[in-house]
Amino acid sequence: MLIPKTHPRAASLHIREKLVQGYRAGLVIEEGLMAHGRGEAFDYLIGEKTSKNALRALKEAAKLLLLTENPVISVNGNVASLCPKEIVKLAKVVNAKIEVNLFYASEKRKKTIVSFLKRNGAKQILGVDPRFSRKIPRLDSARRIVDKRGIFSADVVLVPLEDGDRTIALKKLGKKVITFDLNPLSRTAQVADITIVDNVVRGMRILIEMSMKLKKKKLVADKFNNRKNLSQALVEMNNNLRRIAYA
Ligand code: PTJ
Repeated sequence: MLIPKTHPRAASLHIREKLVQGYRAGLVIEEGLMAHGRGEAFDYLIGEKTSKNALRALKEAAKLLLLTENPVISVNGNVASLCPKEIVKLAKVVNAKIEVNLFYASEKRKKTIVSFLKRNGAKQILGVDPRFSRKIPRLDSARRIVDKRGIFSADVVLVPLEDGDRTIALKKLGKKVITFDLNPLSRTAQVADITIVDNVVRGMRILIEMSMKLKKKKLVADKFNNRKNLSQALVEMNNNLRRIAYA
């Protein structure tokens, strides 16, 4: 579909188009399109731009990824389809592993995602070799199957667009969890250690830039209060709504 450059919401429509292409290519499932629609609604509320609270979370996420020994980026269909090059680049900058992990799991879709990421520059992708499969205890969804060399042994896991059950299970396993979630009210957003309330498409690029800059510095992790930062996200949404309501 041709989206006119002058369309006021061209950026959002381009992102939507990417996801539809991902669906047609077998990377994304129908439910992924719905999840994206929910994200779009929240993106509207934050004004479709990266907010101050998101920048604070992004900086903290970059530091944590750089400071930890064994970071892993968990990739689902939506994320693979929306930012394949950024996943590969971020993994390189922060020295993280990449693991495919699906909620609506199928071997066929996993393989499609792996070859798509490889075409976008990824070398090794975990989560597809059954010899290394391990189960996350007390988790019933397909997301419980993880790679021994990846998420199972990670100290920090970046889980963009994640479901709440696994976030809780990962926390119980002692992992630090970073997420991208446009919905600050979601269970994942609420229980993660660092929640980046931003569109993963915008936020990933900033996370890469910040990680590249911070990599050259001596880092110390600050005390980051995710709850307080999430409150700020809600306040900023509320302010946006008030501004529009009373304009
Ligand atoms: O590929 P699979 O099988 O692993 O499935 C992936 C989805 C995303 C379908 C699955 O993980 C799922 O159902 O996720 P949820 O529980 O709907 O959660 C997705 C969250 O991501 C929601 O809170 C959305 O608001 C948010 N979201 C959607 N699109 C974006 C987003 N957050 C950031 N950037 C987006 N582009």
